[in-house]
Amino acid sequence: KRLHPLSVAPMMDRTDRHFRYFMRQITRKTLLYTEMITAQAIHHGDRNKLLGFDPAEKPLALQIGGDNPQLLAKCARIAEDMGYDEVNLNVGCPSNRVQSGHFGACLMAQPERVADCVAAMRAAVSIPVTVKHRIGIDECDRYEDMSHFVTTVAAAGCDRFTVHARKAWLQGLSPKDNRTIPPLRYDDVYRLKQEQPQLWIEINGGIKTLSHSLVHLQQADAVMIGRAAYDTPYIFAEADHDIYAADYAPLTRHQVVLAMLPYIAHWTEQGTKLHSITRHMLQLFHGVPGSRAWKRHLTDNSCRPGAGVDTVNAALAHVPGPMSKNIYQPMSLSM
Ligand code: FMN
Repeated sequence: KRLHPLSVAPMMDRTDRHFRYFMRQITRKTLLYTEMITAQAIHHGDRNKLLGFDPAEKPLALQIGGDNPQLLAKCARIAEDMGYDEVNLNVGCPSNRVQSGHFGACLMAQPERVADCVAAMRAAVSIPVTVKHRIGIDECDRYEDMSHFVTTVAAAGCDRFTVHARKAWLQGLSPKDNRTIPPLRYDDVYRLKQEQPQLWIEINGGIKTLSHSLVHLQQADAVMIGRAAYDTPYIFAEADHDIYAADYAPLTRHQVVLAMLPYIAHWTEQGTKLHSITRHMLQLFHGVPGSRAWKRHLTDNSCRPGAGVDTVNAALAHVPGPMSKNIYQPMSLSM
């Protein structure tokens, strides 16, 4: 069953609710992930602020960081109650902050611990519990090490894995370098799928286009795209048709902006800074005329007091196209 062959990766400081709502205007079907939220934060923090989302963002997966089975089970239940479609455990993040909390990529060295976490989460919810991990860490980076990790966690009932196809060096490389310096090893991910065909294997890392995604889909069940989703979001306009065989046309870039306006009006009227939303929209016109003027107008104006829908309309007027005039009509919204 090919439920979600394409997803947008969890990215801290990027895949917040505003970015996700924006992406949803471009693709209705692609699975979206939250940023990683720690189990401790969910336990102690303001849940609505941390976990709140608009139903339009669905299908939506919550990614959690943690290593305490009981706490993770509790968080999984909260996620299910709030309407998330999936809960994902982060076993891929190499940052020091995360290691000192003892979760993220360092958990790859403890497959039994991850299995306990997954078992507890699965017992608590009926939505899928999935794991995102690396192909290895430090010296523990042979194919057999990853295969052992996946087999152990799968025995606890997890049958969907997202594999970031590069290892992480936990000492000495920054998280950013850990996303570029270790080489990509797609063949290890393909081999995992071949050897464990009963598992749903999603491949991640360095995939920049839908045509590359289609190539990977010949050997993996799903593709997850991170940085390219943020830097070139409109590549997802063809996703519903090309990946999900949907028969409707995507919104044009201009229509995407117009679809965002009621949302922007709603949030800015509540006191949210325009920049919090439009910072995620800067790359919408990437590669087409007007992109630079669009970005400059938004960057220069979206932090000003009172910035809102008019600011976005003015930025859009810089982009050549059929609808560069101010045509937004306020409408009542129930959000
Ligand atoms: N991976 C996670 O599992 N959880 C995170 O919260 C997370 N935050 C990230 C933040 C940024 C800014 C970036 C660039 C990546 C982050 N990642 C995180 C890793 C991505 O999910 C993804 O695995 C990685 O970027 C490789 O995919 P890509 O080459 O398509 O970007």
